[in-house]
Amino acid sequence: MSHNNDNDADAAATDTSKPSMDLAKEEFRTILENIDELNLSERIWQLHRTRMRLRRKRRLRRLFERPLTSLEKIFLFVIATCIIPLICAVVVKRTVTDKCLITTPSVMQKVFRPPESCSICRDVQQVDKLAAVDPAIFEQRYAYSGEPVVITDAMMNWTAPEVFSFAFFKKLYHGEKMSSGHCQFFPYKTEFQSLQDVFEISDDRASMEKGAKPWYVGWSNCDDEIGAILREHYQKPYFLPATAETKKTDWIFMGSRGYGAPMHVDNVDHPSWQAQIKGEKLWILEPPRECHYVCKQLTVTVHPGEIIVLDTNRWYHQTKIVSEDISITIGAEYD
Ligand SMILES: O=C(O)CCC(=O)C(=O)O
Repeated sequence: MSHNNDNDADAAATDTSKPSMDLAKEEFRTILENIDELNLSERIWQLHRTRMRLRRKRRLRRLFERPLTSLEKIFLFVIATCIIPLICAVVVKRTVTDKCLITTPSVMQKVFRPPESCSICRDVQQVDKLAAVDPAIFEQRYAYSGEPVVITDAMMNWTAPEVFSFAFFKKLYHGEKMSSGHCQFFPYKTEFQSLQDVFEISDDRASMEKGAKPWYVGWSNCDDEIGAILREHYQKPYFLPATAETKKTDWIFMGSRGYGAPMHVDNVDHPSWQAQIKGEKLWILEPPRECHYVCKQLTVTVHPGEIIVLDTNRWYHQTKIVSEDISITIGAEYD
């Protein structure tokens, strides 16, 4: 084929009747057609790609065949002995306890906390205490506004005040259920490592006899069976909006006079209610840092039979048991 075209080109070249520019163009077109027919450009590309692939492979092989530097050895050792087992442990623990896989460290939560609108606290001079609350009014004024409130008649028909005690929880979490029955545990200032340790204290300490070491703990219940038992003794607080759901995870705080939770802000999804089943608890509420100049600190003591409603994501809060009796509370988030 190319031979014939060469002949054609030669013939055209000898045809002196055509202007030389036309001849040159024709000759160039013929050459291009020949190149096209050879599929040269496609082949060149293929060759180039294969060359690059081989080069990459060779580079990788060289990387793995060469001996590791000391730094690389240390790096691999740390990954194999610390980081991989740590990740596995976190995944297993979180899967078992049905929680998020990764918890943002609290320092990071604080650093990246978006600034609050001071409307949650600007005009709040005190924590209101209300009774016989219409859920519609509660929804309008308090449920999602961030303004803290205490409802004083909130536990009518609940059996929790008669039933909940140190002994009740000890029995509830006894044995098998103990390990899976709670998912978060706050020992606060105590020496306890787990909820199990709490229920092993002496009767004297549990009932806070004179001279016994004080204690205060909090935990969330993630065991469905235990949750169902707890719910036999309380109902969704009557003042919450009909559309609001109270979350499945109950939070229980229990302990003795003088102890409580230190000042902190939470990183949870929703506002919460907390029912004071026994004892008395003082709450100290600080507005978000960015509102310190426009809002004031609030304090309120919650008595047995009262429920405090608080957005613990927005208000910094600290608690202290002020009763001689044991303090027992149960609560949950609501949406
Ligand atoms: O009830 C308490 O003592 C502490 C409660 C608390 O810190 C919370 O609910 O975030």
